[in-house]
Amino acid sequence: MNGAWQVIVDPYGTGVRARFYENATSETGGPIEYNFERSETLNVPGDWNTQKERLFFYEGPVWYRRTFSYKPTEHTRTFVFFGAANYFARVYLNGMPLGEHEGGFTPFNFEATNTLVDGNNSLVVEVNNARRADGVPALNSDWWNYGGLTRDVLLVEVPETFVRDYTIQLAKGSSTEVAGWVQLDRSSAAEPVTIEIAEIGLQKTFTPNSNGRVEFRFPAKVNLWSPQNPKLYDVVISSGADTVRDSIGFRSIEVKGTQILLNGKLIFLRGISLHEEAPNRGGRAYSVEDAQTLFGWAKELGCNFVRLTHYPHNENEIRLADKIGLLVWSEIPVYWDIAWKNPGTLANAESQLTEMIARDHNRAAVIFWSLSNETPMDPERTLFLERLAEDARRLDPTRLITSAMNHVSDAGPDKRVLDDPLGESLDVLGLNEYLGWYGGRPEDADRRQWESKYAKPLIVSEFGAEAPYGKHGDASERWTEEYQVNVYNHQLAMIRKIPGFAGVSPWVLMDFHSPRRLLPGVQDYYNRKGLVSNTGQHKQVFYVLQKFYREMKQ
Ligand code: GCB
Repeated sequence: MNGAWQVIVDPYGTGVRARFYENATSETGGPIEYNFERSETLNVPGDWNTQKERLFFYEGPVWYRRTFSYKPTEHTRTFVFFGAANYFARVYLNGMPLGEHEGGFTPFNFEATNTLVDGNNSLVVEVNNARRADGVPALNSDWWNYGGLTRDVLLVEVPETFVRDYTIQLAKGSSTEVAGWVQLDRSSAAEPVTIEIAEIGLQKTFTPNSNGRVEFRFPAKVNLWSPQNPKLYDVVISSGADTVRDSIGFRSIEVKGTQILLNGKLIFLRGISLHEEAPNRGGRAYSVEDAQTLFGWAKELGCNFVRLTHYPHNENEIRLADKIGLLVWSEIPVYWDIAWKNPGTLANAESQLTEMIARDHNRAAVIFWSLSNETPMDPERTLFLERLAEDARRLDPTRLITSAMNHVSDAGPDKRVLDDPLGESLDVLGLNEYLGWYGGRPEDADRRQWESKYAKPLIVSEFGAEAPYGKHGDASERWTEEYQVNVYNHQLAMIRKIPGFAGVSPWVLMDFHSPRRLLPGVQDYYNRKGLVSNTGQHKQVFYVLQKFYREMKQ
């Protein structure tokens, strides 16, 4: 269903009352004041802000329509799948509501089997990116609120009984056994489930229980996945008429004291943070090519790790990370201050977390689920995030839980302690600090010492400074490439001395659009902390980090 969709921009939200989803025309009656046939089009996938100049700042509802012909096949079920719709979506098929979804960065789908007709069908989606005080994120963020059907939209046909979900990975604590489960969605008595990994001559058959579920654990001799050896196996899962193929890597990830162990061996995370912003053309990234460009720069830097901020990125990125060997930090948009006391906000954050984990729980690249970024100290917030930590562990007991925190206390003039009760619930601590940019001078880092209240691995998940590409000056002059280099030189010397230092993901790979960055001639609605500009020019600082990563290579 990708391609051109007809759209109606509806700033006052009249579409619900006027029943745009019915697709009426003036010929079918009444004073109809809309007409999809004669409307403009937007491309899907894609945000609307960068497709039409007049929609750059638009926040509100847009109605999308796509007509298509369909021929039902016997004994199949059909779903309409959305890779993502930012932020809130209501979906109608042939005038009937299929469902609604909140949260701008995770996939969802609705069954359409009984609503589809033989012949011409009309799918209408209202997408609304208005910010909400009770939303996740809430009203404030340092990234562009791109609206629209930003990822693929697909019509998916499956047999009546199909493989709904599965996990297959190394059993926890073992490198010689594989464990997991398969869940069937069934309309009749379930047939046996077969798992096949031809490359290692493995084929196993299991009988599902009365809920259509299979749980398994068996010996398997696999070549372990790592950034140096991103080995993926073709895995085939079948049951009855359904066959699912996936490419899966096997690796373990765990924490021992302040160390992170990948496949039982200490690993230092040479990372970079990035937004899901498209290089060159701007707007939301969604394609394989976008991912290749962004991760190409990460590889050029010498990274083995990417922090995908501040929301789940598209699946093309995660699959590419699996293929080329980049470890991934994946995050939900619990960002800055949100409505901690509101049960609906918690339910929404939980559903975004659940959808993120459900999509990517078979990707070896993903090692961290991040719950939040720079949230304020407040007991209600800590309870909220503790709840998310429990959810994440229940949904996926194999990966590590983290969060980017920025609450520090003073322990003397030059000593700071990462001091946040949330640290108790995490496996790995993320520290965001901007010494030399939002406070102090770059040189202050030479005396600064850090400690953490918790004896856990610590990742410096952000630091940075802004400079547009090509703006030069003295190392003490803010907004110049030289100043940015100066911040990195002092920061890198400082952070490598932090006890428990397990990795770093500076802010940020590429300049990105932000509605809060207004300095004319310098920012022009861009956060300029990128190592590369939005068109890929490498700033001097890129080579500073590259050199550091050569030194840190194990
Ligand atoms: C932060 C935020 C990030 C911002 C960055 C900045 O601490 O986590 O979203 O963009 O600082 O540039 O200020």
